[in-house]
Amino acid sequence: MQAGMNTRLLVSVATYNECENIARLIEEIHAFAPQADVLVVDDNSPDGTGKLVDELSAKDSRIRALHRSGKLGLGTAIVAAMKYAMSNNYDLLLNMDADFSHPARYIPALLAGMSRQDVMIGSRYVAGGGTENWPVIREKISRAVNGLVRFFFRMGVRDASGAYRCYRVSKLRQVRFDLIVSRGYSFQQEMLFRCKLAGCTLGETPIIFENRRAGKSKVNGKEAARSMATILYLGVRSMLGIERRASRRTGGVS
Ligand SMILES: Nc1nc2c(ncn2[C@@H]2O[C@H](COP(=O)(O)OP(=O)(O)OP(=O)(O)O)[C@@H](O)[C@H]2O)c(=O)[nH]1
Ligand SMILES: [Mg+2]
Repeated sequence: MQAGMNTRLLVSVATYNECENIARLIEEIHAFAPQADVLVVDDNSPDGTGKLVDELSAKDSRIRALHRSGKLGLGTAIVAAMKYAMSNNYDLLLNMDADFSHPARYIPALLAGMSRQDVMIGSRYVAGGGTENWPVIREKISRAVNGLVRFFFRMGVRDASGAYRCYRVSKLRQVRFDLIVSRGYSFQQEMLFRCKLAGCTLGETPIIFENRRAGKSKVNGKEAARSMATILYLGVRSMLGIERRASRRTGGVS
């Protein structure tokens, strides 16, 4: 399905302390996708991001806030947005970070790709993509992780670790959310893998990823190590066919 006039599009943005970014980001999203509803999943940000979104929401019916009681992690925030998209019958869910690392100008290319694919990835590592002002060490680690993911999971994509993606909501209904084990960064790779197991086709469109413009970085070394361990665990299970068999057993959206 192409993202035409009648396509119900939800753009989701998870936030934790993004009050310097969120209002301007929503404006940019609507500049490129005026028809989109925007769902902000906020984890009771101490800087008042959630309250600010409530104020914006009161003035614009396209803006919605999902408030959670405390910091529960980006992965579960994206799952909450996916469940919201499924229960509210959206056609497409497009997810992006709040800190302008995922420029809204790529939304049309992501949506255009949905005429051919079930999941479109905003990709740093295909021709035309890249990173700007990102510390060299972070790009090296990201490229190495993606090399490992290509080896283990054979999904045929170059960038499996970014969150800038568009999903076909009808296909998300086939995904085994109940089997997800990731709590941190490895959620992105695992989600893509579970989409693939659910029969989704995956595509990539180039993006230039920009380092966050404002607000504090929340990168956490301990979480990065734990995510690496999760990727290795799932990677071995994938190569042995264990995950494919598990995903065929009865179960479903939890
Ligand atoms: N709801 C929610 N959002 C989160 C949480 N952690 C991060 N986010 C949001 O998820 C997005 C990505 O997080 P970032 O902090 O930008 O992570 P990053 O890009 O790896 O690292 P930096 O940009 O250097 O901080 C941002 O929009 C954050 O506000 C969380 O626990 N809950
Ligand atoms: Mg960021």
